[in-house]
Amino acid sequence: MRQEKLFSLLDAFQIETPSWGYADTGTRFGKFLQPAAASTVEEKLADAGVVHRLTGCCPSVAVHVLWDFKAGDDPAQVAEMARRNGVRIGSINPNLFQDQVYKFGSACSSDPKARAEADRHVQESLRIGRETHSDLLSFWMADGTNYPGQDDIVTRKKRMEAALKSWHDAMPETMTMLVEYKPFEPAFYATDIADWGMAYLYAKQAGPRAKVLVDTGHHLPGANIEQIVAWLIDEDMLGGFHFNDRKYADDDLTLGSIDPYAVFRIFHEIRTAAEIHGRDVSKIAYMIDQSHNLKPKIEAMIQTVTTAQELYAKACLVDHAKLQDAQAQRNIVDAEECLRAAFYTDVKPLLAQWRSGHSLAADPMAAYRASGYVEKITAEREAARKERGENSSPAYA
Ligand code: PSV
Ligand code: MN
Repeated sequence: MRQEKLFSLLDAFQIETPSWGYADTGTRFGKFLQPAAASTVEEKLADAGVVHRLTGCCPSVAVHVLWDFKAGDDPAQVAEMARRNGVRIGSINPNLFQDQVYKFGSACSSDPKARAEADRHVQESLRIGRETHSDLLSFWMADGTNYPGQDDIVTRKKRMEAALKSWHDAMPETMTMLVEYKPFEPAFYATDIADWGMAYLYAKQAGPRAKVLVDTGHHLPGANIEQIVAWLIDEDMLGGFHFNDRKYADDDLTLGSIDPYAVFRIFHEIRTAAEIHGRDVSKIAYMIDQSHNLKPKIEAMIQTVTTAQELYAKACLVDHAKLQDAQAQRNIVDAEECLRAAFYTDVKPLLAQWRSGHSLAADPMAAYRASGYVEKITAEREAARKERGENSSPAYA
C-alpha cells in the first residue's frame, strides 16, 4: 500500500475515549485509588483533552449519564467544557442498571415502575444528547434473569423490543442508536441481549438508525469476533466497537494486552469489507471501554489508543491482491502468510512519521511522561479532595 493511502486511512481513524476510563474504578472486590484519577466531569474532559492532544486521534469523549451528569447540570455547559479542552461529547450512555428500581431489569422488568423509570432516564439522556450535539445513543442493558423460571423469556423479549423501538423513534434524525450485547454478568442465567444475533434482531426491529455495538470483551471464550464483525458489516449493521482486551470474561484490560493478533484480525475484516467488498466503513464508531484499576489511567488510555493505531495500520498493509490470488488457488499457507506478514511488520516508524506530519510527538507516551501533567493533576486533585474532606492519601500511587 502506498504510504499516502495509509496516512489518509490513519487520518480517518478516530477513537473515542470513555469518561469513566479516567476515573477510579474497581472490581466487585474493591477499588485501588489513584491520586491522579479524575473525579469530576471537568477533570475527565481535561484528561481526555490531553490524550487527544498527544495522539491526535481521540476528538470525542463518551459520557455515562448517571456518572457524568447531576440533576440540574446544564448539558450545554458540559459541551462547552469539552470544547475548551479540545474535545467534544461523543456517545451518550444511559445508565439502566444501577438504580435499586432495576433489581429485576429495566426495559424488560415485569415491574411497570422500573420500565417507567428507564423511559424517564432515556428521555433525559436524549435531552443531554440534543444539547451536547451528540450523534450516538449507546445502550447496554444489564437486563436478565438469574434463575430458570424467574420470568418469561419471550415476554421480556417483547418488552425490550417495544422500549428500543420507542426510544429509536424519539431520537433526533441525526442520532444513531447502538445496541450492545453481553452474554452474562450481572445476569447469570438468561441475559436479555446476550449475543450479536439478539442485538441484530432488536436493532432491526427498532428502526433504520439502530445498529449493533461489539464490545470485544463481551463474548464467550473461543468466539470468532472477526467473523461476527465481517457479517455485521456485510449486513450494514455494525454500529461500532467498545475496545478492550480480556483473558477470561469482561476483564476490561487495555487493548491488545492479551491477544493483539485477534484485534488485527478484526481490523483486517474491516479493511477487507472496504477494499474487496466495496462497503462503506466510514461510519463505524471506534470507542474504548476499559476501566482497569491498576495501570495509571491516562497512560493506559494512551497505550490502548496507540496500540489500536498500530494494529489498524498493520491491517491496512495486508496485500489484498496477493491474498485473493492465494485464496483463488486454495493456497492456505500463502494466504495466511499475507496476514502474518502484515501483522509482523514494524509500523512504529510509519506511525512516527504520520505523527510528525500532524505536528505530534513521535512517541505520545514519552511526551506525556515528560509533560509534567500527572504531577500537576496529582497535586491539584489531592488538594481538591482534601477540601471536600475525602480520602486524600491512598496507600499506593
Ligand atoms: C458493560 O459491561 C459495559 O461494557 C457497558 O458498555 C457499560 O456501559 C460499560 O461496560 C460500563 O463500564
Ligand atoms: Mn461496553
